[in-house]
Amino acid sequence: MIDLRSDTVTKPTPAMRRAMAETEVGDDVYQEDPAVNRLEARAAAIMGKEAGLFVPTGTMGNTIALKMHTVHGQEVICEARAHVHNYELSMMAWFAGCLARAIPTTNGLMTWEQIAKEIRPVGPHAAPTGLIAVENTHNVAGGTVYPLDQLAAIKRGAESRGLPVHMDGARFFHAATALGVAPIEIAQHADSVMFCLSKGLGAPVGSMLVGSQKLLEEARRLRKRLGGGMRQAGILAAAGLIALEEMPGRLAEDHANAAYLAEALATLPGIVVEPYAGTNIVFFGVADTGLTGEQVCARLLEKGVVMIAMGPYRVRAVTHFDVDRAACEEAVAILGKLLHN
Ligand code: TLP
Repeated sequence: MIDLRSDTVTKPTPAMRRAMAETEVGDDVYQEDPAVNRLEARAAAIMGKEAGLFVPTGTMGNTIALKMHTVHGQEVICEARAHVHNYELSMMAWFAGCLARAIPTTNGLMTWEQIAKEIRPVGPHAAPTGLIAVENTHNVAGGTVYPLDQLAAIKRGAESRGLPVHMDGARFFHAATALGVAPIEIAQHADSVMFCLSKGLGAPVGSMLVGSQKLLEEARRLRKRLGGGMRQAGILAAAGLIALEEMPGRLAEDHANAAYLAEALATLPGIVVEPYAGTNIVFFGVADTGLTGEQVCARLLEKGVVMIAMGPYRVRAVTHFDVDRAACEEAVAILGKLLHN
């Protein structure tokens, strides 16, 4: 199987397996698990924040963040195709009691000017804005990356209006790699950052939420409330530490493979590749093949290639460390053969 569905499908490396077996553990609800404590401290340090929290999933990290920044009845400004708005079962409404004020963009990246127009005036009718949530990289827009000055303008503007900024950085290190900057250069423009250890960095489970000490104390309570107090979670954190320390350095390889896919897929009949954003996600249209996205994916699956249809005629391929260049070449060859038959 050449699995290009998502970078969530990676299996833990032998080093991760060893660390998981050997690590010393304690009860993390009492903050006594050494590996979790190390991981939280390292994540905070790398991002230039005071504190960190290990959470089971990116969805839980975002759910906690949205709740800790807001009160019921507020609005969260986010991009129209944001994960927090479309793929998290309305947790924004269910848990935080907020509505999304969604801004449509062409590339998933909001500008301060667009955001400023959507901040609700104080008055008898409009719900107050509680938070600005940015997604970096933006998944459904094709792995697009916020330019630093665009993020800085959002943070400056938000501060001037007394609003916090949360970053859904599920693929944060892909953004840092694409820009060629240290994580802190990006993270400084958000009050809280969620990033995934299990997306592209290879950990079997886990995401991190980082921010100020005060925010993270509340985040810890909210994690428990959601049932995310994981006890001897050091077994997972041990893999997470390896993901955090060793895996960001190899993401450029995934980006090069995605760039290859974008270029090679564009040569196939009927395939229209969307502008490639420089990270590990490639979207392409299949309408001109006469097949739907589902049909293309079903035929690929029969030949051992897994991609995902996101939209009726839109297919996504995501590169990661379990697919090398040869596997990408094979996937393109298999799709080419299918389309010629
Ligand atoms: N994204 C998954 C699916 O849910 C679509 C994927 O395969 O890409 N933020 C962003 C930007 C994400 O892409 C994801 C996962 C999450 C949050 C949620 O992370 P998990 O799956 O750990 O809850």
